[in-house]
Amino acid sequence: MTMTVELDARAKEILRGNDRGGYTVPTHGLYPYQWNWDSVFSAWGFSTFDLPRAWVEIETLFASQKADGMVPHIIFHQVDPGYFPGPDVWQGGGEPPTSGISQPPVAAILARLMWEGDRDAGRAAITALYPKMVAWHRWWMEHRVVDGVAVVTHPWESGRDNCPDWDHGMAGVDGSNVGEYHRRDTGHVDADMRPKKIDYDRYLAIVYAGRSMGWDQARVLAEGPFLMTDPAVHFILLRAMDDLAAIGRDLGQDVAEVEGWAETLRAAVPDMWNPDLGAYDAYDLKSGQWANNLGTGAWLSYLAGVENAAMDARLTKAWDKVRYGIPSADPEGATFNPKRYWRGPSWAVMNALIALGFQRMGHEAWDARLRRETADMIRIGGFAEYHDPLDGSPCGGANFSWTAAIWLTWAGRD
Ligand code: 9WN
Repeated sequence: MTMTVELDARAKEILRGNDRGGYTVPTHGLYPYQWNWDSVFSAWGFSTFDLPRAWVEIETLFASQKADGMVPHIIFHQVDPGYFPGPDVWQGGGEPPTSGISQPPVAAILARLMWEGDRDAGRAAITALYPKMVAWHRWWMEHRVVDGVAVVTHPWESGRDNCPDWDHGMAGVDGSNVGEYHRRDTGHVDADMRPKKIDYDRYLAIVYAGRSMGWDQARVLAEGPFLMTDPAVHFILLRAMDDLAAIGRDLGQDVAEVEGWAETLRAAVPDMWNPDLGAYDAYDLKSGQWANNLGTGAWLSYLAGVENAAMDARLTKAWDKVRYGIPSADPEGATFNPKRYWRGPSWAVMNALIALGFQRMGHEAWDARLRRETADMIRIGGFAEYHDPLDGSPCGGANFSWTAAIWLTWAGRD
């Protein structure tokens, strides 16, 4: 096992090494562009040793905000053949070009932590960022909230690509007409750790549909081939609303609109409860079915200050089945796979977000346990993209920015 000081140094080296000048790539090779939520986690990591660089990361991300307020999920700063689908496939517009969907809105959550850590250093950045974050949250309310519940129009928008939450919605997407294409991810990492070809066919079909609508987001919502509620994004968005309102109040802004959005989202929380599952669950709006999956969404409820005693025992039972952090799918689920991406592995970055929830709700013992398990997993498997929750072994890409960031901000701290 590697010592904490060595890991601290290595984590900083990874962030510096993945810095492309104003933005950070998730990892060299596999992901050569700026990804939305990865970037915000990287900023949080940078904030532990280079606060000005941390704020620049978020500024660069918001520099690609669209006129309608959306902050895209990928920004293609420099064309790189190592990743598919690239800007030519997405056709999301912009200079630099972008994708046509968004990603979980963690910016306000982590920007608030950075701002409260050093108000003098962050004042100019947060003042400029605040109206941009309000505009992004407004975009979510207008284009990705249905009857008060947050939805995603592509599994990639959730950031949890192939998790079992999306199985029903994906079954309804016709991926048979996407033609030949050449995936690059499986040239970088073991194919058994990645989504399958049938998933990629459907991911592309959804992209082609959005592209054919010119990424008109009202149409993407109404006519796109995939539409599922996402409790994980809902709880992230709700928490981000609370944090954005807190930032706004600090800055002397009128936060009534933001508080109203939080109210709307909070009032809809009971609608995400699947009584048969005994937990908050994703729902396929196309076929009218619950996902019936004890997944990350349930775990993220605490982040938004939501607690449900009926769910606690069910969650801890699932957690007890593994050794290293929160599994991304129920270990007792029929399709649990400890190495295949979002279908079982433990993600340091999700563990950190879930722990912010435990901290909010005063679950100190859970927070301590999750931090210890995440730290052990990183000591065993290094700064991998994600880890096998049974033995801590590394999975996916190596030298990953967000795992390094989580080490510096939370897992590696005493
Ligand atoms: C598609 C960069 C991103 C993460 C996502 C993760 C994965 C992309 C992919 O990598 O998604 O956006 O090609 O697999 O699922 O959460 O932001 O690290």
